[in-house]
Amino acid sequence: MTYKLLGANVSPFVRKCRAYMAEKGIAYDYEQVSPFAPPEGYKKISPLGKIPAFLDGDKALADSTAICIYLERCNPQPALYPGDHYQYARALWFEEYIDSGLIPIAGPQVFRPLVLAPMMSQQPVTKEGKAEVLKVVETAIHPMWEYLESELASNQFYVGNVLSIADLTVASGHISLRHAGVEPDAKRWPKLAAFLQRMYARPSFAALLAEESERWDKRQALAKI
Ligand SMILES: N[C@@H](CCC(=O)N[C@@H](CS)C(=O)NCC(=O)O)C(=O)O
Repeated sequence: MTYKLLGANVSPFVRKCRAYMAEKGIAYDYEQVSPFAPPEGYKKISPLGKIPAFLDGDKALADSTAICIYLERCNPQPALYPGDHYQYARALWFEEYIDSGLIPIAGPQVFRPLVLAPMMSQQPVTKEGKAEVLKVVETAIHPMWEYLESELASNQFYVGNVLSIADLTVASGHISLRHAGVEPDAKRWPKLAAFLQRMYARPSFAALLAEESERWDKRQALAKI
């Protein structure tokens, strides 16, 4: 039975699942679903109506973390959730930090005004609009970059210095900012900036970026700040 992921590639949560499955070498079918125009019966699979959702035969799941943890139990190798109890919890913490901390700001307050809104209206972002977003980036995103910079310390990866779901989540969330032309300055956050470049160069993310860039980079041009 083939796994099926339902979602849209603009979603950082969908991207996390896809990067995770690519790193694990898990094959899956992918059905494009917009949470704003879902197919009939979608709430049976995703009761909150959000993306991603997932099917393993008649077994339905929603929520990117639940999906990845299920897949990890079914496909333990290569491990992307640490075996050590504390490191496992730390990996979950980084998922939470990005999924509930960074993305709720990066999505509606950066990606939407700089990328989605100009795309829908076919109008460039106004000077005032850009200034508002810049303020959000400075006051809300920069402190998160400080934290992510310090947590990386001298390591290549966030937990146990091996690739884990924590790294995939941090990179997935940042791609939404990247589409909006918002990226950590390598002079100010050198470790985070280098980490993101390393992650984007991995075949898992390179493939996703190639797929997404075709669609989103054009819109970024409208938004560039
Ligand atoms: N905790 C969920 C969050 C999923 C989520 O918020 N997805 C967004 C798209 S990026 C969505 O479906 N939004 C539509 C809505 O909230 O109605 C996960 O990790 O999968």
